[in-house]
Amino acid sequence: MKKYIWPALLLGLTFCQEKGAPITPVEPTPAPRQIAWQELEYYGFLHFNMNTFSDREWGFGDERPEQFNPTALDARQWARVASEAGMKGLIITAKHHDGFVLWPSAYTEHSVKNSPWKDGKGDLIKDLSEACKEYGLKFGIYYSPWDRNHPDYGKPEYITYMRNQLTELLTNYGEIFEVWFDGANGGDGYYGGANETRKVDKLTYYKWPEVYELVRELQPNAVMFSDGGPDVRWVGNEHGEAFETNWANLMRDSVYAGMPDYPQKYAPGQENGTHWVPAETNVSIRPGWYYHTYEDHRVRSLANLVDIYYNSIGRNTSLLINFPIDTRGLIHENDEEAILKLGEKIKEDFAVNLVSQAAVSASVERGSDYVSENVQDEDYETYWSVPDGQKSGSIEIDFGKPTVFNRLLIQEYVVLGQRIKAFSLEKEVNGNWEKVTEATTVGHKRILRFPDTEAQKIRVNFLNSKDVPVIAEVGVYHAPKLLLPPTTKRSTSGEVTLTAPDTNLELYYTLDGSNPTKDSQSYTGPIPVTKATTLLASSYDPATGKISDPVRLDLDLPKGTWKAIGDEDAKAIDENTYTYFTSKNGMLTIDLGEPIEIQGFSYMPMQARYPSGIITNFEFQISADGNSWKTVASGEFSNIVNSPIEQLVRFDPANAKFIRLKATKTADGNGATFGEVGVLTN
Ligand code: FUL
Repeated sequence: MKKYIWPALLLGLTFCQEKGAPITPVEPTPAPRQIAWQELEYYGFLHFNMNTFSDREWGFGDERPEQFNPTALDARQWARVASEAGMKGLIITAKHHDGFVLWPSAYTEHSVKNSPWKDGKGDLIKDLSEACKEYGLKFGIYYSPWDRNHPDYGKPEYITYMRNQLTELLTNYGEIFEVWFDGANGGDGYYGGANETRKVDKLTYYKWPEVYELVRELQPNAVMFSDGGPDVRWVGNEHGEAFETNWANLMRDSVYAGMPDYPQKYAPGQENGTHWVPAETNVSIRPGWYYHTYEDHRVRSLANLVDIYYNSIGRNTSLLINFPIDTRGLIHENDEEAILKLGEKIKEDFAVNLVSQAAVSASVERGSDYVSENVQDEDYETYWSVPDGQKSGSIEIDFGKPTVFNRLLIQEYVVLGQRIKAFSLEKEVNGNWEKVTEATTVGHKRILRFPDTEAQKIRVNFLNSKDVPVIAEVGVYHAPKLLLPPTTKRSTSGEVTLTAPDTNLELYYTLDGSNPTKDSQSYTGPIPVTKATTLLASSYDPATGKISDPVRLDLDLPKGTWKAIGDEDAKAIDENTYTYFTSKNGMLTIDLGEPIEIQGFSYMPMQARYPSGIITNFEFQISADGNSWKTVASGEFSNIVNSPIEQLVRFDPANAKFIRLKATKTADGNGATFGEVGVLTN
C-alpha cells in the first residue's frame, strides 16, 4: 500500500497547484445571516404612528390613542411601491420614542387597540407582514428603546416590558430580517404623567447582551441594527452618505447605541476592527422622518437620490430609504413618483456591463479556480485571486474597440473577509497607462463615478490589500447623463441667481408654484424676490428637448435691511448656511427695521460635519420696541442632532419689529450657534 502514497500525494499537490489552494479567510468574517442581509442592499423604512397625527418628529408620550386615525390605510400600497422601486424589504416603526405601538400588545393600553382605526381591532404589524409576503419582500421591525410614555421608563420594570414586547413582535409575525434599535434619547418625557427628565446609562440600562440573546433565540436569521451592531451598524448621519473609506470591521466591544462620539470615531468602521459589523445608510425621502403636509414639496430630487445611491450602496453599505406615511395611511404620490424615478435611473445606469463581452486577463492568477474571467461572470461565488504572499495584482480589460464609460463597480468576496486598502483605474493611451481614478476600500460593493472617458483597454490595479485580493466582480458602465437643475444663490437684498450645471443649457423658472417648461420665464439675470414666494427653476437642453426636474426655493422676506443686535454678528442673516453665529448669551436678537406681520420663523442649524451648540430647545420672542418681549413659541427641535435640517415653527400672526431666538438648551451644552434665521410671513 505504502508505495502508492507518494505518487498520490504528488498528484494531489499538482492538482491543487493547478486549481489553486483554498484561500485562508482574513478575520473578521461575516456570519451567514449577515451575508444574506448584505445581498439585499436596498430596502425601505416606514415611519408611521402617533407622530403622523400629532405632526411631530418626536412625540412627548402624552398623546392619546384616539389620535391615531388613518382614513385609508393600505399596507399593500406600501409593499407595492417598495417592490416596484426595486427594494427588497420594509422595516416599520412598531414603536417610536412616544411609546405608541402599532400592534395590540398585551402589555400596554397605549396601542392601536384603543384607537378608532378598525374600531380597535387592527394589527398593523400583521397587515404589513402579510403584505410583504404577498410582494416577496423581507419584513423588519424598528423598536425604540427610549419610551417617553411608559411610567416605568428608567426603572428595571421597563426592561421586562421591553422584552415582553419584543417577544410578541418576534414570535407572532413570521420571519423578521432586521431588528432596528434606535440609540436616540433626549431625556425628557411624559412617563405616565411624571413629566420629567430621566437619564439612563445607555450602555448598561437595557441589558443589551440579554436582549441580543432573546432576539437570537426567537429570530436566529435576523440581523440586529444599532450604532454598534451587533450585526449592522449606523452610518453616522441621516443625510445618506457613507465615508469613502468604509470597513465592515468594527471594534464592536467599545461601541453601544447612542454613544456621543460614534459618528466621528466608529461610523467609518476600522481597518483593525475585531468584529464584522457592516454599515447601513438610513435616510428619509423628505427632510423629516414623519409626514408633515408642509414637506409635500420637499421630497428629495432625483439628482439627490442618485447621489445617495452612489454614496451608500456604492460605498459598501446597504441603503434604507424612509417613506413618511401620510395621515391617510399611504405613501404620498410625490414620494412614490420620486422613488420610482430613482429605480428607473439606476436600472438605466447599470443596463449594460461593458466587461461582460470584453477580453479579461490578469497580471497573475492563483490557479484555475481563481482565473480573471471569474470577475466578469456575474456570479458572486466565483472570484479571481493571486498566489499567497502577494498583496496586489491587476485585472486588464480589452473592450476590442474604443469605448466610452463613466462607472466602475467592484465587489470583493467578503465571505473571506474585507481586504482591499487601495485600488486605481487606468486607461491605455498610445501604449502608456494613464490614471482615470483611484480609491481606498471596496468591501461588498464599491462604485466609482467619473466623467465620460474613452479607451479600448483599461486596467484595475489592486494596489494594497490585507492579504491576497479576492475579487468577485468587476463592472464597467456608461451611465446616461442626468440633466441637473440649476444651482441657486440668494443675495441679502433678495435677488436669486441661477447657475446652469453645464454648458449649452437654457434656464426657465416660475414664481407661481407651477413646474417650469420651456414656455416659462427664461432666465436672463438675477430674479428680484422681495416677498414670500415659491421659485421653481429647471435646466433645458435644446439639443435633446429634455427638461430637468425643478429646484424649488420657498423664499421669504430679504434680510438686507435687518440688523443682528447684541454682539453685532450678521452671519445668521447673511443667506449663507455655511457661516454661523455663536452667541455668548444663548440668543440672537434681530431688528427687522420696520414692524412686520409674521407667522413663524425658521432656524437652520450650523452646517458642519461636527457641529457645536445646536439648539435643541428654544423660546421665540417678539417685541415692538426692543425692550418688552412676548414669547410666541417655545418647544423642542426634535431629532435636530442626527438630522440637522432647517426647522420651521409657525404661530398665530403677530406684529414685530424685533425678534429673538433664545436657546433654552443646546445639544452639547456649548454656546448656541445659528446657521441662518428667517421669518415666515405666509
Ligand atoms: C433617529 C430617531 O430619533 C428618528 O426619529 C428616526 O426614527 C431615525 C430613523 O432615527 O434616531
